[in-house]
Amino acid sequence: MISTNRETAPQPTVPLRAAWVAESLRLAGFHVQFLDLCFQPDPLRAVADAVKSFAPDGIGISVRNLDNCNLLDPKSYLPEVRDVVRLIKARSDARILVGGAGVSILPHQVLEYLELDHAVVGEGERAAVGFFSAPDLDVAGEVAGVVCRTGAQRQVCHPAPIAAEGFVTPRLHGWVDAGRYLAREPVLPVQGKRGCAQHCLYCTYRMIEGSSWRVREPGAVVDEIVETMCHTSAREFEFVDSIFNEPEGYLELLLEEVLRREVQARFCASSLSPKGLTAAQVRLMERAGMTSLVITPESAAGATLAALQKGFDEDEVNRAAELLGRSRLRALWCFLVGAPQEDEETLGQTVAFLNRHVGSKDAAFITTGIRIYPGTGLHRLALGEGCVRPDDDLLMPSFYFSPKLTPERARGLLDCGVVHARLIHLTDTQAPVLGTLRRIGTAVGLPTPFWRYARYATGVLRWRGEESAATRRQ
Ligand code: B12
Ligand code: SF4
Repeated sequence: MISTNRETAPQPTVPLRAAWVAESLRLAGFHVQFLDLCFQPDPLRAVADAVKSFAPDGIGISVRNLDNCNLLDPKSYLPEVRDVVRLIKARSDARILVGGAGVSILPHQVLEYLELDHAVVGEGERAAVGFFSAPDLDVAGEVAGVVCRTGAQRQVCHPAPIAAEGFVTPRLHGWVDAGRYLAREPVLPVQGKRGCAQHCLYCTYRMIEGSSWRVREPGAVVDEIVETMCHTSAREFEFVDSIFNEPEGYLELLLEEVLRREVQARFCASSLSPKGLTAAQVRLMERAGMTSLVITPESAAGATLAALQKGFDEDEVNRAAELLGRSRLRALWCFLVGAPQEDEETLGQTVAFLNRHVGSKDAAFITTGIRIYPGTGLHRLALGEGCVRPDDDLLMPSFYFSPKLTPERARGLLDCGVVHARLIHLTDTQAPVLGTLRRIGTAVGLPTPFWRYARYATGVLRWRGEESAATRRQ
């Protein structure tokens, strides 16, 4: 199993994905070796060495990201994955299966680009076992969730379903050198559920995780955390669920279990929705050891929220802000700038929100433009507005930005209008020096989350001249 992701911005991400699939293969009786390319100085050499020494019969390739989703400085990761694939094909006759979030979004296009024949859409646990157990490639290509390049688009791209009770424990520490990640940020990921039943205009998560919630048994999630604490130095965990506070009731079950088991860890969540957030949930999060969270309203303007089909309005965003503002939880507020209907007035509402609600313990993360993916409402809208061509397969980064504004004007409005220095622009998170600051912060035991030091990091970037072109223009 090869995890190809080498991106370290805005932080390196532990390959939980490939570990989960590797563990399923192990449990099915396969002898599995795991190669994580993230910190390899020479990734192609590492692949060549592993192929030679292990001589695998089958190779799983995990592709997390297609690109960096950065309109201002787009970068596709696929060329480096293609180099890995070419090397493997030159040195091995192993059966190859590619999977991961990026692959699930555009499986046929990825297969064409990588010149591979089989991909998994969605969860890999069962599909990989079925694929590598199949007696021949024809049978392997029929496994649920597997998409073939040849034979045209005969397989429908629905994520392979996994029953709620079908989750295995990923046993991350058995596959990944967690210490290398913990040296860069002392937090490990954990996933409590999969899927999302919402229908936001631009979102791909349904293609990756499915459109219904499948929750793991809270006891099993806590078992995983406790076991990871026994085998690693991790004492903080990040819930990487698509939405932490949905479906209704799950957050309570999970955090009550954390409290019942008296787990001595800290927690954060990578995506909380303002929708339906209650004071009781905020109190429970504090009691269970949550210290920070990422909240994803994407806009504070009603017209933009409606256009994005977020399912909540600006009143709900303000209400969530008041609840979190009164709590001890640090919140990173995420906004997408340039969404449909975005103009100076709607952006002005977001600026007013940032000034009013992003307090000294908080920060805001700004992504300029929205990546367009096939099969989304945003793609249909972009086609209608003529900002993408019908023959564009969207494999390479392609973005929507409201015709009523420009990225430069939006940046100017934000930087002039927001009175505090707690704005983090996606494009500034890619500066190389941030990786060094991260390591120093971890080594000296700076409290997490590291985004709380954004304004100091911005100062360092300015001093070293490493801020993005967009920042320099201001
Ligand atoms: C949480 C998250 C983050 C967190 C990560 C926190 C952490 N501690 O890990 C943060 C906010 C830091 C983050 C950052 C980024 N992210 Co992100 N992130 C996610 C999210 C929501 C979940 C990822 C996750 O951990 N899932 C849990 C694991 C278990 O699931 P999985 O990876 O999908 O793996 C399963 C299957 O894919 C499959 N599988 C995986 N590998 C393999 C291999 C084989 C052989 C097989 C058969 C199957 C298989 O089986 C696995 C188990 O069922 C996804 C969206 C999503 N719903 O997937 C986006 C997502 C992966 N991110 C994305 C992107 C772009 C990024 C950034 C580049 C954004 C940016 N410019 O900053 C960075 C990159 C960071 C990095 N170093 O790689 C994109 C990737 C697609 C794309 N457009 O390229 C996604 C899909 C969101 C989107 N826009 O659609 N992210
Ligand atoms: S709530 Fe989040 S995960 Fe669900 S569809 Fe909307 S953006 Fe996607």
